[in-house]
Amino acid sequence: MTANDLINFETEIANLFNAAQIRAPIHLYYGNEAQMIDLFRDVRPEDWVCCSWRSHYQCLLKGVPPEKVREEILAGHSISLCFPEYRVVSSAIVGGILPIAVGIAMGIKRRGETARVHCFMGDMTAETGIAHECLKYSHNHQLPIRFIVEDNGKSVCTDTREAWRQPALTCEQTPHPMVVHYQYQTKYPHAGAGVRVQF
Ligand SMILES: Cc1ncc(C[n+]2csc(CCOP(=O)(O)OP(=O)(O)O)c2C)c(N)n1
Ligand SMILES: [Mg+2]
Repeated sequence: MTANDLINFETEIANLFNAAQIRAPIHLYYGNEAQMIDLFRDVRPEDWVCCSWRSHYQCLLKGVPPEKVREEILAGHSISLCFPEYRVVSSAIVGGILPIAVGIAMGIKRRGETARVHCFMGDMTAETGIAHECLKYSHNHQLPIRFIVEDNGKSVCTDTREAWRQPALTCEQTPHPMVVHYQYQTKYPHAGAGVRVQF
């Protein structure tokens, strides 16, 4: 999967959505292709990838065939894509995937397996209480997990730093060895593809 493959996939989904071929919410990525490709250099087939409502890139980079991802999106499941056979799972509840990821990592450790968990979350999710608890638990139990904070500066339309009245996210102020943070600027709205409005 190249950066162009990823961008072209999202463009196709955006066009399908705007043409009313997808009658359920979609959340598109853009502008983070290089970072994602780089992050996935550390993701092995036996590893688990845990995502939120925005997960097309993770599914494609984990090796789910694009036709399968497209089929699930067309069926209305973009918001919570799960392909357990490829070890990718998602939750559309803010913070919902974090304890699931911690549980998977705990299971891996208890069984003495070598797999790791890569848990993606947005910048606002990273500021929630559950994120703090999950990081503390993972750190203290030395679980095979890393958390990736994908910082687009926004929680839907709200500026995350302004909302919390702090110039830097907690993960910027207090870097942690289990947390990776990257920033990106998307061209898409939080949900949808910018033309057709869905109620
Ligand atoms: C418990 C809960 N509350 C509210 C929502 C609605 N919601 C969906 S995404 C989102 C913003 C999350 O922002 P961030 O974590 O930065 O993720 P981004 O979409 O920017 O990647 C909100 C409030 C939700 N899905 N779940
Ligand atoms: Mg955000």
